Amino acid sequence: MPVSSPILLATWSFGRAAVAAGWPHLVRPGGGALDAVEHACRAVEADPACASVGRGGRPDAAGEVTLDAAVMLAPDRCGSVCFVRRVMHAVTLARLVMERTPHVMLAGDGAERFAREQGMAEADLLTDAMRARFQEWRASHRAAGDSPPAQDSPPPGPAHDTVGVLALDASGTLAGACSTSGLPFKRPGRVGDSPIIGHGLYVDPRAGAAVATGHGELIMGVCGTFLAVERMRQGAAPADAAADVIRRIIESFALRPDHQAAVIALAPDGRWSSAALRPGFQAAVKTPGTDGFANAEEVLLS
Ligand code: SD4
Repeated sequence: MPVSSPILLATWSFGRAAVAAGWPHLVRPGGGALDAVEHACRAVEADPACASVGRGGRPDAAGEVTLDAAVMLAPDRCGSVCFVRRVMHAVTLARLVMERTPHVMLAGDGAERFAREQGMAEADLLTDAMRARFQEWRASHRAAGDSPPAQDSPPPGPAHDTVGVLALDASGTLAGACSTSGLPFKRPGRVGDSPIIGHGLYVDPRAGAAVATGHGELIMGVCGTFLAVERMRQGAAPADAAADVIRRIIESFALRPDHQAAVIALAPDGRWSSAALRPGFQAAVKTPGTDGFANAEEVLLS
């Protein structure tokens, strides 16, 4: 007997494709919240036109695409991978870390070795289009005499973000997942908030779930999603919990005009909301009765 009305939420405009791919897994017999968030992320990871997730993501300053991803059901059921260079579905690898190892996080070569052991196919993540973009970017930095040519901030534009997905299924199970290629043209070796539990993603069935997107260093400095879930544990509504994270970022950092961060928070009873540092963030939302986008409920800076 269902105890909850199912809901699936995902970050940014590509969130629409994500929730469309995840929904059948949320509502099918034998499926549920974990399958839904994984398949939602996989759809974006497989889209070569998405320049910030999976295959087709922008490379780092050395020309290599590196992926970070996480999944979480509860403090004792989470998994993540970072600095993955030869696996398209980093979210599935994160799920396998959760389900088939005693660990939470695998990085780089070790994560890729584990992927091979698990029979995951190797993938070339750098598309021809992105190789051309990288060469243009590197040429423009060389011409400007920049050294080292690594960028610590996303360039302006709509396609620089993490796919972050939260789900509540009919049995009342909460799950979250996220996947990203991180900041474009980042310093090689840089890892952001997304694969770090409590930073880019946190889920506690007793308190709620939260996922973050935007400039990872801002989110990491305040343990953004852990903070949101702790605020819900203390009784805050999802809207206040998400906005409190953004307020904490504003209090804690000397912000640049290009900085952006956003958080989606989902309570165990299905109430949800999102907040963003600056305009532009939207969440895709799918329920049995709705299928569309919602702008952040609170945007704290212009
Ligand atoms: C990160 N939050 O690695 C992620 C993705 C991102 O703009 O760069 N979003 O920081």
